[in-house]
Amino acid sequence: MSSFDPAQHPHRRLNPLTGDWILVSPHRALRPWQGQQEKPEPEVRPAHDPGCYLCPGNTRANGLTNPDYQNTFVFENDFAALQPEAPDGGLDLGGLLRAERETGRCRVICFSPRHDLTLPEMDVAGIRAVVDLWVDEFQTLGADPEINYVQIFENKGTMMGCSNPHPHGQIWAQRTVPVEPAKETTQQAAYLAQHGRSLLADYLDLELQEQKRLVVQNEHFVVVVPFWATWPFETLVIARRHVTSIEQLTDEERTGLADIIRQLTIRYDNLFQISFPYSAGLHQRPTDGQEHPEWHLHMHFYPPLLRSASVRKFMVGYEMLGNSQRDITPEWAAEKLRSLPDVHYKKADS
Ligand code: H2U
Ligand code: ZN
Repeated sequence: MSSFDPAQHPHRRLNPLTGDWILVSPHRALRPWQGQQEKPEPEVRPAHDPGCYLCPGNTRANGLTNPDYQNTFVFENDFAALQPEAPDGGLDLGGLLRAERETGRCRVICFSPRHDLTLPEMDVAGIRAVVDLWVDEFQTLGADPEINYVQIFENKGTMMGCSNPHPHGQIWAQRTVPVEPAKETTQQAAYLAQHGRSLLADYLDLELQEQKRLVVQNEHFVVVVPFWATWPFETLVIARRHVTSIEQLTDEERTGLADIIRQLTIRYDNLFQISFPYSAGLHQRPTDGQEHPEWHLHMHFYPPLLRSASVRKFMVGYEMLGNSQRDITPEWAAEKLRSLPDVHYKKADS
């Protein structure tokens, strides 16, 4: 047998951020790539939709009216999954049946007053306003002693369960650290203890040397398809400087984050020439009053699509019972994204 080639032979890869393994089956991707089979008609939306609960001046489900906002707008989710108050106590029936009290707050952020835009169609200044709001929210929510983790995220596209095309994201802030950032805390802390360096700083150095998985970069941020990506076009946005949260970003770095989000999401839209669905979010230090030097600010993008605007990857079967699996390699996906034009297809068309 020939020597091991990760572009050909089935293998498994370690995700050092979570400790999980994923199965890569590159030989299956040798099946012909047909690319985009259908080019769906672009959805035309008005700049202001009188029926949209996020547009300026409109009334939301609870009867409150949105202000006539100019840039961004944040409000308390009217159907919040977490509530600030909950009675003390919980349930522990001998260890196997356990429930714990959980409290927190949920916020909704409108990225723009324009109903017809999405992040890749906004300019850097517009996205920068979103970054500024993320920083404010992280600080105010995080300062509450009852809130130990602030999860900032965006669900985009009906495929991801997003309820409204108006550009918006959410924040869930709570008493405990949720499962994913908790795993990343453990892994990053162990790495720091062993090597005296940030796990992601070392990982970034390797990616910059190898270059194979790079997608886009600017002075302050680098985007890669991580070595351990599970979703076909998953990416990781890594801060070049080792900062533990967005709060530590300089003025220039905040603009750098806005710019890199724009560059990445433009390429995503250009991949299948559609408004590309994903779930994305920031991962940063818990707000539990500790310093968390192990934490290195980053952002995950998890897009569900595989081969076209309608062919998605399902995390089912083996993935539910075993672990995640992918066919196209992260290197192949990175090359594909890197090769796309840096101008949004709608602008290039016009
Ligand atoms: P998603 O599109 O990701 O579901 O986010 C929209 C959120 O907006 C959702 O969590 C909230 C929903 O609870 N919402 C309000 O707070 N008020 C409304 O009038 C409608 C929707
Ligand atoms: Zn709207």
